[in-house]
Amino acid sequence: MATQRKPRRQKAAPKKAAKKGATKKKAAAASADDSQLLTVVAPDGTADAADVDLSDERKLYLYETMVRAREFDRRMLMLQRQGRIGFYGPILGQEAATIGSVAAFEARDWVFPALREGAAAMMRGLPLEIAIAQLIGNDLDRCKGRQMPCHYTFKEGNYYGMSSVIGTQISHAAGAAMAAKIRGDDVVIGGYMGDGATSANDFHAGMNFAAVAKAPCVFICQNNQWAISVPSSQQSNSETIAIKADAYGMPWRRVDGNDVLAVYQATKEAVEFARAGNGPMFLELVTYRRLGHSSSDDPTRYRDEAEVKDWEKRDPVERFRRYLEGEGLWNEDKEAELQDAIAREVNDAIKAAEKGGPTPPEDLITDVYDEPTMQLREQLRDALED
Ligand SMILES: Cc1ncc(C[n+]2csc(CCOP(=O)(O)OP(=O)(O)O)c2C)c(N)n1
Ligand SMILES: [Mg+2]
Repeated sequence: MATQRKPRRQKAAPKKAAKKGATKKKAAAASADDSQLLTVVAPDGTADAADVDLSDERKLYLYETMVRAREFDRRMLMLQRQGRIGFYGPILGQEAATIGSVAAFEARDWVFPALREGAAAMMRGLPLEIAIAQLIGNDLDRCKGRQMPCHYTFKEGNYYGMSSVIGTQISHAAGAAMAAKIRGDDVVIGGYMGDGATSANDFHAGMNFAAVAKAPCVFICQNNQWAISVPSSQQSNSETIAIKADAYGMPWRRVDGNDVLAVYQATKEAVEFARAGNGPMFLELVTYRRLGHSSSDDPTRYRDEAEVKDWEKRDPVERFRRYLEGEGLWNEDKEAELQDAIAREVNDAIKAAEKGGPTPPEDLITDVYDEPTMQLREQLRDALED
């Protein structure tokens, strides 16, 4: 049965002092008891039917979306290595956490993403080719190449542009939820963050304001155990990330972030809780960042590869596939068909995105000023002459 007990209120186990010169680090905090995580599907793919309240159609949607996100990630990293895009932040290993949680919100709810929720923009309707144009930074991009890659925006899908400043998404989400409450809008805000963000100033500001205002917000922390090269064991002395919510009088849950059905269920319940006027809830989705922080770093320089291998065995996509196969909803033929269809979809999107050209330089001025000043007109003339 899917159960979760509150962890014991115990003092965190003392941490061993890091040896000088020891460069490879391990992530897990010594005192976190992960046997307490909310889990629906066991690693072998079995689940108690009584714990699963989801249509077959919805289960297949979750699976296909996870597979698409994984393939998109793989291809974008390849484009980056080929010099066709500048930068990419992969989510390999975190597909269940991103997709399971975002899928549990209603379309009218807002997603305030952090670093690993880019797939949510596409789930909410951002065409793949426009997402790729954003990574290229060409004139097909909605921001005309003025934002760093992976910072998608999709207002029509209630997907807020990600703020790069770690933790600031939390106070943005809290503010949006407070505004929704004041206006009487029937929306819940999903406020995302990483484990590292829970050490940032905005974590306190956002959590406190949202809780005091009883704002309709679900805060979701993807605890992927790393903040670039800082492991969660060195990030915080709290027993878990989730218990930080206690300080704000906010209920919380710790969830197996590699179990898409557990993530979906926990988020759905938290969204209902917030929508009913009970205020915010905090979810810690325990998962793992299997690749580098981004295409710009080499994680083998700072972490123990054995840990990565260990998490490969807990792969969220494979676990859910085993579950679907066990339920008679999936098989090898369907898998091959899906992989082909997604490969075609991504190929077509890359081709379409690469048809874009450079952004007209005059847009830098005309997009900001209705009547550009004399100096700006002069600067533009000079720039166009060069
Ligand atoms: C205020 C601030 N400090 C530092 C950085 C540099 N930085 C970018 S991502 C990151 C780590 C974020 O870790 P976490 O919150 O765990 O998210 P993850 O990347 O693991 O998803 C840091 C320190 C930043 N963007 N903003
Ligand atoms: Mg992290």
